[in-house]
Amino acid sequence: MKTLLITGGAGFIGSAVVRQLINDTQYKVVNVDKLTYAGNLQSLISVSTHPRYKFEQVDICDAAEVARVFREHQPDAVMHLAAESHVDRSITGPADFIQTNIVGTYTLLEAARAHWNSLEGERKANFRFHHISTDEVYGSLGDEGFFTEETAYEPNSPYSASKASSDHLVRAWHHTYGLPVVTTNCSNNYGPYHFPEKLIPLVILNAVNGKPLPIYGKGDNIRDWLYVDDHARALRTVLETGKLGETYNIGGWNEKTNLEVVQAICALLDELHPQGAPHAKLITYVADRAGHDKRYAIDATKIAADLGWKPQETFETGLRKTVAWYLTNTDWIKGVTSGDYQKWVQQNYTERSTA
Ligand code: NAD
Ligand code: TDX
Repeated sequence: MKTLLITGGAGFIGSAVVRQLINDTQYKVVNVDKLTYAGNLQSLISVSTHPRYKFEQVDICDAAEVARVFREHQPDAVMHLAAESHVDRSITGPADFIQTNIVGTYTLLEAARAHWNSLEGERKANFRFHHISTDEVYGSLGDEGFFTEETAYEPNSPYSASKASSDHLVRAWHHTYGLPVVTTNCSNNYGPYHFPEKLIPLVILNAVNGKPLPIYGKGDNIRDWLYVDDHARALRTVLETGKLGETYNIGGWNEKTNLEVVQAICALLDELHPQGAPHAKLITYVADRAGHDKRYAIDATKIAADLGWKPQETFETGLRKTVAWYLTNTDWIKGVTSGDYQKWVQQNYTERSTA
């Protein structure tokens, strides 16, 4: 049985990856997460007592603790998702982004390299370090064209610059030390368990509560949306079949302006939660994000042609599932909006680890 060390497994995408791997595969999963404000063990209740799941509350910048985790769990592969992920927070406070996304990735790479060097034979040959990154490293597109794996890096925000730095470190550890790496760059994800600071969950919860729906600038910035479980499936595909040293772009072929996204959410809520309809009356234009990238769009041809992955959800089916999820999963939402999820996490984690 292979052991996967997953960093950031208590986050939005990481928890989707962990749930999928526990439910659909025979991997052992070790979730290494510091539990920042974005880490929520309530997203993992369905797998938390599974015999193939283990949680380690560790900061990836802590070299001694990271080394201990590698020593104790002897992983066959690493999926590295831990990061500071919110562009707006990176504008008001970039320090954590430099620390976790750059220094943390460096620390993890060094621990992975030491571990990989200690392996022999097939285990060494089959080891993988899978770095999970974003399409934002490529900068911003005009009206035409797509990001491909050959697009030059032009990160514009402190967040994307820190992710671009981490991509370069991973590339260098492959070329210099031979560490067996694969990197993926994905477009905007959406779906259940998404922290309500990001556009889609924020708009759903504000609309349900009759609060303004803030649209930056004119709402004409374009993002390419992918349902989170499709991303999780793509990550498993790349981990298992991706070619060493390669990068793969992952995207949903789903370009929408922000205004279109917000209007689609409002229309779904008018149908599924008619109290407060029409929800679009809550749309409020606010000051634009500093340095706001105009358009992202991924050309996902390579992962489809080489590895056979394509998304299962359309934006319409995925958004309907997402809105329905936020309307029914009131415990998770109450935990997140009251801040209780952090107390709950501490209490339950402490109880489990001392049991
Ligand atoms: P998230 O913010 O929801 O989760 C990040 C997780 O990392 C949290 O559980 C947090 O506790 C953990 N973490 C943060 N700092 C840590 C540290 N120093 N040590 C250990 N754990 C730490 O993020 P997400 O949206 O799930 O994104 C996951 C990854 O995917 C990130 O690397 C992000 O750059 C990338 N990505 C995200 C998107 C998206 O649309 N959300 C798109 C493409 C790529
Ligand atoms: O209140 C809002 N109003 C608004 O108009 C918020 C929170 C966002 N926006 C706009 C900004 C963006 O154009 O909506 C778009 C999406 O914003 P976010 O949800 O903050 O995502 P984005 O900045 O595009 O980045 C996301 O996708 C790529 C993730 O947060 C990153 O981690 C990922 O790499």
